[in-house]
Amino acid sequence: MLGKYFQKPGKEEGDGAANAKGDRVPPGQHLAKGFPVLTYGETPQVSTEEWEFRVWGLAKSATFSWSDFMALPQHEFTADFHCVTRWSKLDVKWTGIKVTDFMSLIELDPKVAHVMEHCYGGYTTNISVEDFLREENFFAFKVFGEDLPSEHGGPMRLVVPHLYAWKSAKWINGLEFLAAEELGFWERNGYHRRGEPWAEERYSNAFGI
Ligand SMILES: Nc1nc2c(c(=O)[nH]1)N[C@H]1C(S)=C(S)[C@@H](COP(=O)(O)O)O[C@H]1N2
Ligand SMILES: [Mo]
Repeated sequence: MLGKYFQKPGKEEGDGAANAKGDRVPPGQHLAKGFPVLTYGETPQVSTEEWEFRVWGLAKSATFSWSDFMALPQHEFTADFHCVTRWSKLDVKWTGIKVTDFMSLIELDPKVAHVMEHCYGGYTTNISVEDFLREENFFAFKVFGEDLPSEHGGPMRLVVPHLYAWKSAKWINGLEFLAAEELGFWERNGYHRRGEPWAEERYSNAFGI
């Protein structure tokens, strides 16, 4: 059942297109047409009124509303997006809130080394604190100037540009702070723990690929 997520899709634009911006396209990736949607399972429908965001684990537990997030500084971000199924989309224009700005509100236990991202719908993905607390990571609520559509993770998703896009949790609704690494949904199902696209960290060795 998970098989289709591991397949290499056909090339949509040839190598020529990839070469033109070759220095931006990680090895083994090709440029996608449009902005594909990659979701495992159902698409949650969550209004901003009901949207709630929790932090727990090795941090002071807290709950945030949509308006709590909207009170934080908002920025425009342009970032390339790399899916492990081998498509990339360059120059995605997002509007969002820096992870570092949000995290300035959180009291962390000094033992925290890992973070589990939680989502409406039950998806999870793990990330180290170093990879999470980077200036270029953000919570996005608009893409190309429009409210983030639900299929792309609206009303709010995480965007972590330097890792494969499965770390960019759609419909994010919580962060669990951990001392030791735990694996999220795809990581338990054979994806790499970290997922750095320039090093092609696609699958875990345990998966046998
Ligand atoms: N909650 C949730 N987040 C998710 C996923 C998912 O299935 N559920 N898929 C991931 C994967 S594999 C990719 S490539 C990107 C795709 O984002 P997009 O559908 O906006 O292109 O979302 C990531 N975040
Ligand atoms: Mo993906």
